[in-house]
Amino acid sequence: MSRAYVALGANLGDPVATVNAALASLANLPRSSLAASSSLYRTAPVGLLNQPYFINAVVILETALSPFSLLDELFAIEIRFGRRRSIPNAARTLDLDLLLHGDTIQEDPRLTLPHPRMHLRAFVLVPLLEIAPDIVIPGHGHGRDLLGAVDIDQSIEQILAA
Ligand code: PH2
Ligand code: MG
Ligand code: MG
Repeated sequence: MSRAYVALGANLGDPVATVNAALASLANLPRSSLAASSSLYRTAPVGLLNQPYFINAVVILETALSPFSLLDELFAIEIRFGRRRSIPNAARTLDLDLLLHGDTIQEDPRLTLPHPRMHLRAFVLVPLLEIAPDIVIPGHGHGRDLLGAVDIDQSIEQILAA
């Protein structure tokens, strides 16, 4: 079994409902169990600025799936939620990004691990640190030390459970 970290993002349709439904789909993945899920966060778009705010979250999975098998499962969930791929960073109904898979380090056009931009993004680091305060990102060090270096204009607000 490996411990995998997955980031969720949505900014089209009803993104809170989408992320909550996606959490249920992740809990039902084969040969895997959902070990933890962060709060939901409302975050300003990073990259392409002229698009709606995102809802973001991060989960921990205990999984017997290989990195590529898990990636295929994540793509299948994205498609079920109506994802259409257009330009990079475009608005999306659901984005599921594999951040880390055990201690795997790999560079592949389909899947680079750790996720190559995770250490730069408050919308990943803040929910990740909520559920994994001692996380170490191979090649980048302790997650808690990385947050200080990300752009302070990445606005991010925790959505408190009702
Ligand atoms: N995802 C992106 C690009 N920009 N910004 C926010 N706030 N949240 C995201 O999930 C996000 C983004 C590419 O996947
Ligand atoms: Mg993404
Ligand atoms: Mg993605």
